[in-house]
Amino acid sequence: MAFELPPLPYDTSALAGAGMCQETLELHHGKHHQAYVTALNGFVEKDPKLQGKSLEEIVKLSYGQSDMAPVFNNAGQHWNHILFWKNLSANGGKLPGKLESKITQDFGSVQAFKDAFKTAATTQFGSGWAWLVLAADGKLKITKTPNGSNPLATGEGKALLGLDVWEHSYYLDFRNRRPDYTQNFLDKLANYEFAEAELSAA
Ligand code: MN3
Repeated sequence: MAFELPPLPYDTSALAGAGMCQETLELHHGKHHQAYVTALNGFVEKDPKLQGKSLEEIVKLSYGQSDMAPVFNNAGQHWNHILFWKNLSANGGKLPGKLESKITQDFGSVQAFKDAFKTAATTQFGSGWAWLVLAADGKLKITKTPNGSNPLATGEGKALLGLDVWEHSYYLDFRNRRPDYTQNFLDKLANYEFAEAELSAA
């Protein structure tokens, strides 16, 4: 069965007031994410060893295999964007109590968490992602990955929040100002309720 582009959990105009305009979401979801899904389906169609595998299985089996780099790039980006849409909210930026306590415990303060996340997002050279993960030792950590890679592939932990720092995710709204895009995500767009639910389910 072919992979499909999941519908956005909100209207394309829903996040405009929180710093992500309708055109960004239309292009990012309808064109960029769709292109990863289409490319991935093309690879699966041609390769029997990918057929019948889940997205997670394809991400893991193609990671680090140079002959499967195009498969990994598209599978990784499909997985990353599925999470990314759930990480955004028109009413974002509000830290629920349980997650706030855990962040304070593991980073020292909410400000220290935001500073670390912003550093990861802004120092990822070129395209990639910044992540809040629950690591195997039970602690929250900030990581970053290049291009389509992610914590599922690297084994760095369970991703609670992922921020797309490819230019296509912020150029219409913030031009070249990735630090402002990241700060806006942390303060206004991040769906911390979703992250807390994922933390509780872990
Ligand atoms: Mn993207």
